[in-house]
Amino acid sequence: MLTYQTAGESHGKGIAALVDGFPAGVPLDLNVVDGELRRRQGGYGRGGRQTIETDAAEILTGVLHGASMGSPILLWVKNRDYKLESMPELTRPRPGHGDLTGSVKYGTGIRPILERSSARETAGRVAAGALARLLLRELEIEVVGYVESVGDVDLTPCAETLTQTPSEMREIRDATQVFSLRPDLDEEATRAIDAAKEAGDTLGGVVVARVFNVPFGLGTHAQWSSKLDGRLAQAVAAIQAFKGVEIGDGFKLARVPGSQAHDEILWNENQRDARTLGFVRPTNRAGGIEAGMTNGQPIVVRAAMKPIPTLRKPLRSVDLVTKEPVEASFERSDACAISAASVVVENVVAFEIAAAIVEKFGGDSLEEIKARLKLFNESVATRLENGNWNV
Ligand code: EPS
Repeated sequence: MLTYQTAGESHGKGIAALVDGFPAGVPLDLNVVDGELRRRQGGYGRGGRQTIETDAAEILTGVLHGASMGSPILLWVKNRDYKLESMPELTRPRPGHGDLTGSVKYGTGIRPILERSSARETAGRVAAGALARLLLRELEIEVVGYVESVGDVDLTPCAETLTQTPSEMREIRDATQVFSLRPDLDEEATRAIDAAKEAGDTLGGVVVARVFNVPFGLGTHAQWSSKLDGRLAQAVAAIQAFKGVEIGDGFKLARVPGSQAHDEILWNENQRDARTLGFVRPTNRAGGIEAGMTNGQPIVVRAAMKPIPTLRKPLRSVDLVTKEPVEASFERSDACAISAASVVVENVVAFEIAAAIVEKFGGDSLEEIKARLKLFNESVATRLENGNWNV
């Protein structure tokens, strides 16, 4: 089983990610991991912390001669802003953060809760996800994440953009300041962020991750906890400040009749060798997943991030010591972190796909995974050829 855990505090010595069950023989190009870490620090509207940090990952274990060994991999992202011991205790919980709930639950005061629940921890998730992408890369699976709205600025990509290759989409996205696929609306989005910042406020938004060239049959219908849509939802809903996740057309499907909600199955002889194995769909409303299993179509995950709760113009709160009405505490904040969040979503989604690959095709080595993927496709092709489905 491919899994990961993180450790570390926002102003502690650093953030660690322990990746367990990573197959042997995957070339580990740290530039890819560092590239994603640097992207996570970027995007319009980021706060002061990102001018202090230059995130890069060190691999402390599990690598030999530039490739994974099949043993646990410990990634370490050092914090330059290490000052945990000298950070002041806080008594004015910020609504929307874990300040109140965590300090009541753990009896620790706000500081320890804030330090661990900070989105700084997503550096560890991105490092683990980017590592998983090195495995996906070997199987030609690609993930692209982008911002679909900033506050109420709609950045839905044009249909034509979505027919482009993943690298063309990345090129469009990386030329924008908010990491969207709408360069024509980039200025409108940055203006909205500027306006929120000026008002001492913050903005959330919507992000999308698309996974291309996904093999048929990842995940399972057989047990709720192994359904791939459920796992993706867990991974994404667990990102700081995320409040909603949908797969494919998600909530939209609740408002249309069944005749307009599904993806009809057609046969295309010429696409037998594609990931769809010849079963073509004119639409992809299901977002590539039916009954918890991939159907060879691109996976589409969409998620909603609330505005960051740390506000320069703070909300009302109560002092934990005096119980007097006060303004919530403020140290520093990001006016908008939706661009960074799109990088986090992209990488946690990548991790779940890699985990599902390891589960379906065997986990010991890249060579074994490749051979089993080939075997699976060949056995489906044989069944299609001779029509033998054991019926
Ligand atoms: C973040 C680092 C944090 C915050 C932000 C995200 O650094 P600091 O607390 O030193 O400013 O800037 O976290 C939040 C606003 C939050 O709500 O968690 C990062 O590296 O992503």
